[in-house]
Amino acid sequence: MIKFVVLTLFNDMFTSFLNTSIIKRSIEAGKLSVELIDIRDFSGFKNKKVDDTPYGGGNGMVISAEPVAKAIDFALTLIKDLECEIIYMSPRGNLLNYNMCKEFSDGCSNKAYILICGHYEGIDERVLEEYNIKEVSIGDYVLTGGEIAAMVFIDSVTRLVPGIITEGSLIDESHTNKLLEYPQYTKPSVFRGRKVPEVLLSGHDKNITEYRHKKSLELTLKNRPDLLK
Ligand code: 6GU
Repeated sequence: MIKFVVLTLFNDMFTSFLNTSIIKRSIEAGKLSVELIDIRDFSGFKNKKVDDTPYGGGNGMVISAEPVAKAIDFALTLIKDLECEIIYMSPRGNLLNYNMCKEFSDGCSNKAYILICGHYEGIDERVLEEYNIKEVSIGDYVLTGGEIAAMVFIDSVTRLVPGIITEGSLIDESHTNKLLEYPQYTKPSVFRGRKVPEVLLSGHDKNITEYRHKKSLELTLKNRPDLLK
């Protein structure tokens, strides 16, 4: 069982994610747990306000330290004696890649992650210091909030947990062996005049493996030459 507790201002964004396909089935099978905590529940104000203007001036609003801290304290009570890492989804963070996903998924049977989703101009820096929070980014662009990034994190880490998806599906996929995945084909063998490469119909395993490796190399060279360095 891998466990995530998500701190967010927008719980609703997770509804279809958690109710679809592999993620839904993993939850139903007791292999994955995702709990959502609304940071506003820890506002302390009647109007549930959780943000304020930035010290030093500037645009936008900053989420206050106290409601986030209280939400973390509550999240920690849900995690009990599991090993826990607190992660703030932020464009400032370490860039998520396959190796990191693998590390996050390793030994997951006694691990939990608290994922904090910011919005607006971010959260008060002091709460990050107070809880020794790691920052993770999903790419060099800026999202309106951390929710989509948290879903990316949960999805990409969960699918590497043993027993979540068919082991074979993980072997040849993009990034596992530093190459992008080769092209896939299914029936019919001719689509609008385009034939499936002959070798894939040959049943000759060695030739198929060689062909796929060549295609992986070509694709990687074309789309992601940085991976070959
Ligand atoms: Cl993790 N959060 C936000 N708000 N923007 C991002 C991001 C995360 N990763 C890339 N851009």
